[in-house]
Amino acid sequence: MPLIYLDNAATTLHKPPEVWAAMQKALATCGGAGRGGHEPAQKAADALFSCREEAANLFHMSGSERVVLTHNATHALNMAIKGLTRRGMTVLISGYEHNAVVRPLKSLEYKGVRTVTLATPLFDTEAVVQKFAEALKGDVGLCVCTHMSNVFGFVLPVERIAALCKQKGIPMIVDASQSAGLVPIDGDLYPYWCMPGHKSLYGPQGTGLLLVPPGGMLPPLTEGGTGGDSRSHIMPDYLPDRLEAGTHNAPGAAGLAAGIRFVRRNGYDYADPLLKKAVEKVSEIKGVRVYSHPVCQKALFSFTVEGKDSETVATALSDRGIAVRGGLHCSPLAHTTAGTAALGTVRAAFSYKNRERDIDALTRALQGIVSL
Ligand code: ALA
Repeated sequence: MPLIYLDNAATTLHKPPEVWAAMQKALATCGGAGRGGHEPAQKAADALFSCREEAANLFHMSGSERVVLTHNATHALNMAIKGLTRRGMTVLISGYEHNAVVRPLKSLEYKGVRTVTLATPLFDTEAVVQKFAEALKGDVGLCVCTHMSNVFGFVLPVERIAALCKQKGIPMIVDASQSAGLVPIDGDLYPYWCMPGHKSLYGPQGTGLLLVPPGGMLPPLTEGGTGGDSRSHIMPDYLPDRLEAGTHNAPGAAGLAAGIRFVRRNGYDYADPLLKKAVEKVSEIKGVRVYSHPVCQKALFSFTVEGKDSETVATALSDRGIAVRGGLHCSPLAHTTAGTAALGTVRAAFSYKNRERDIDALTRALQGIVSL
């Protein structure tokens, strides 16, 4: 039974062949970037440079030195959150944040950092803007907002929130974990953007990006060797070196560069028709509730089956050869906000590899599970 993979919001399983090829080549040829003038060191430096350039192109950035290579989105978010918070600060977050935002903020409570959650109805973009606008009238030090909910595919109006933050000079962080590669991103816009390489950018796991806005800077989260300025006991004050201590993941960067090149070449038009068809078909099944919106949703959706726990449904689908994710998706806050925390939801998410027949298979399997 061939596996139908619909867990692309967790990580995309099927990477374009050029990603494999680029990583294999890098593994065979790359030394330590910036750690020598020899050819292997130069090849690694080229791999990193090319990854930054590809990202700067996709995200319309005027300088690729502001593309910081991280281990994943969580690493980037920790860097940005811990770098921008100050003792006693109030931080606003949306009601749809992942634990990658909630937990770092929670860990800062010992410094008096206070998190205020702005819960709003699912798929209500105006309510999000209104809540942030209202809350920003108070004494706020930082805003963090996800670009796209990993549970519901809800695309939040981060550009409008960024405009409000900019007006008040309050820094902003966007968690672009689900949107990078699926929704346009302007890396020169006001916020710090954090994203993984391994989801819709089609890079390997262990890669991520932090896009620093023009004029932005952060303190390092980790200190160590950077290749240059070796006599200094402190980290360099320039990007990207300031935020990249230790030997780089050059094969990862090479794979991510190839993945981003693939996205730049092919776009992401595959996502909308697949989502539309899936929502239509699954909504027709009696006893299944689909969480959907015709406009502010991308590439993934959640559903519940009457009387059944989401993990049980996900396991039953897995037994039928369909990979989805049930439960709380490391985002209990999003589930609480949307009212789905008790039983969780089942989530299906698409990549460029999915076809309509995968949705037909999901629908058939679900019909079988519901009728049990
Ligand atoms: N955050 C990832 C997910 O949504 C892992 O599944």
